[in-house]
Amino acid sequence: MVVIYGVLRSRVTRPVWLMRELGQPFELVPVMQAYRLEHPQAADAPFNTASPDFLTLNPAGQIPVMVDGDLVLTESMAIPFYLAKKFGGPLAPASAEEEAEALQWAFAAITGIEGPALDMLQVIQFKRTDTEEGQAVLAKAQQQLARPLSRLEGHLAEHDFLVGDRFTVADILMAECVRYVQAHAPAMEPYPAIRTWLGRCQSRPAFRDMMEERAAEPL
Ligand SMILES: N[C@@H](CCC(=O)N[C@@H](CS)C(=O)NCC(=O)O)C(=O)O
Repeated sequence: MVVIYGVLRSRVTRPVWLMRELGQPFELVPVMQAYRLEHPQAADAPFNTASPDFLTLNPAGQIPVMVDGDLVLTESMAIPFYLAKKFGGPLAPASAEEEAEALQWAFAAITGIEGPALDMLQVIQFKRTDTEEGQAVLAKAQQQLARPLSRLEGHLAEHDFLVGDRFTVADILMAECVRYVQAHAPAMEPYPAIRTWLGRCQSRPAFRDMMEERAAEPL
């Protein structure tokens, strides 16, 4: 059985959302980010990204990690592609062209959107919006996001989904990067088609159930 290591308050949502969509059984082994623990090396610390046993799985000390038989895979964008291909169905690219388009959107998400979107999320999460520095980070991130989000908006103004006129792994990977931007509503304002598409993705039962489980995890 596929085993995914990590907690849902992380990029682990990407493979977990996909597995829930596929209806495939899998095991989720909780691994907390070391930086969230005061004493990650303490004997009574929960299993975390600095635990020696975890570092043998991923020497980079990051979640998610997926294990399927002899295959140990890292990277939250690569794992869902593997799982979609392995378990098949309409979530997976159906041709070389669809695969290329799905990769195109995944790379656009991770190189153009994830970074500034996370900067934005952190300002909101750590309640720095009232500070001059927080406002500067928000403004810079919004500016960096303008080009990739406008490109996405243009596509979604004419299509319901990213690839093949159906919900696929590409929508999961992009939606999970754009979700960070939602924390700052003004940044989503110029993009009505993205907001509609995100609502479509996030109303899916697999996403909603996962987010309920995530909310029950310790902060
Ligand atoms: N490029 C990696 C980044 C993974 C990553 O940064 N994971 C974070 C959680 S979302 C983590 O494990 N941080 C733990 C740490 O840095 O100690 C991916 O997409 O999987």
